[in-house]
Amino acid sequence: MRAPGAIKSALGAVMSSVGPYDRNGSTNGHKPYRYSAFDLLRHGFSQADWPRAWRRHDPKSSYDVVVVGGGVHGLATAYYLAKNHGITNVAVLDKGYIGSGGSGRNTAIIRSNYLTPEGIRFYDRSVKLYETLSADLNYNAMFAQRGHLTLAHNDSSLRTMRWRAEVNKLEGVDSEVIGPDEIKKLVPFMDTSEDVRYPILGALYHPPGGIIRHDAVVWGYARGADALGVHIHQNTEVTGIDVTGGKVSGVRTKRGDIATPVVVNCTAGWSTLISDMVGVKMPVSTFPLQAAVTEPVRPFLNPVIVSGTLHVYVSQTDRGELVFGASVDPFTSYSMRGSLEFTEGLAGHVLELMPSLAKMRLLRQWSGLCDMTPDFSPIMGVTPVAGFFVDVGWGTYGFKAGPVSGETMAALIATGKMPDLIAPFSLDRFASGSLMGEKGAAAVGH
Ligand code: PYC
Repeated sequence: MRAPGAIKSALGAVMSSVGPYDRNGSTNGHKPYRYSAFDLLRHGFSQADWPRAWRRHDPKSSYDVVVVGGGVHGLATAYYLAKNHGITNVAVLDKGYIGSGGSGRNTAIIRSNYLTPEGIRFYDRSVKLYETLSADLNYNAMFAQRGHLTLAHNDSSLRTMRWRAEVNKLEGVDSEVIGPDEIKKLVPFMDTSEDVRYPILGALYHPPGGIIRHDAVVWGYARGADALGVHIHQNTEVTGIDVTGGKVSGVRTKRGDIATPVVVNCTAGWSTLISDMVGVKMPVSTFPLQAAVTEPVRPFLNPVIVSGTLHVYVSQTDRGELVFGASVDPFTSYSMRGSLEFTEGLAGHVLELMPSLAKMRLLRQWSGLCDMTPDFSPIMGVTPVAGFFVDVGWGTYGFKAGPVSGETMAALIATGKMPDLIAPFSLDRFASGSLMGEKGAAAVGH
């Protein structure tokens, strides 16, 4: 459809005043691109292409900071370096496309109902950042705080839920244990009867939890970082990291060498391989985690449901699909393929909880790589190699921590001071024995 001439030229005038980038992605300056509701209308009426959300560049010969990994952690780190600390000579490198790893493969669950006070404080800050993220980035990430229920099917699970609820409350996080009648009100389709194989005795209810559109989080951070001057280099695999006199001095990539005093390892799946490049060993083993999605149906499931005993979690997207996940596969691997064994197990477990889903059709399944640490907490901060920072070991809980990880890693790199929120997750805890056991609050039992 074409707009009549007068309207079209008025729209054109507005248009020329907005975007800093031309259709090839080159920049006229670093003015942040601010979309308005009017942009949609304007683009609908005009024949112009949408401007690129981030630019393409040739890698420069040097940067102040090089972030390896273009997922939510890497992009958020770059964004907060630029936004909070004015450090803009930053490159984010990804060997594929941004969000092609865990950030685009997770099940988009956000929550802070962890077990340890340190974990709860950390993830609570992430929930707070997620709450304002759409406004901060001017990019609709569709955070839906629909509540999060972790079901208990036996006495020991119920005890853990009570424990988590109490620690959550002490940390000011909204969580409580509720019984089957209240669960039924929140999820009428759930089979809460007593004469089933896995009766539901109660649940940890966490109202601030919910889901978000994970690709929008990646793209929003990428656009925000780019607008502040960060260079995002996709298809730029790191092949080596140079260390001179115990300090990072550069990165080798398939697109050339880059001099830099700071490298931040924000990868998942490849975190051990990148750290090996500077001789730093990570206590991490990599496992695939599978997930699946159904055809869309009318909205019927509001909260996120997790069952540790049945090794399954499910949520319904705003588009109506049901998204399912499980625990990690029981063997280490770098495979990102789905398996029939997973689908069969998943279907059986889901039907224990919601028999009425029997006729739904699965559309796709996939898997992502989870870097598990011995205590189910991440590894963040400095390493024995000066200038080599890590934000890794994210197991099955990395996506929800993206904003707070970016914020705190940026603060550490910019100021040289360890933020209190991440001090408990340092690499040296494995030498000192100060582990941060979060297994009881990981998504499902592992
Ligand atoms: O920790 O909430 C979680 C989670 C969901 C899916 C994988 N991990």
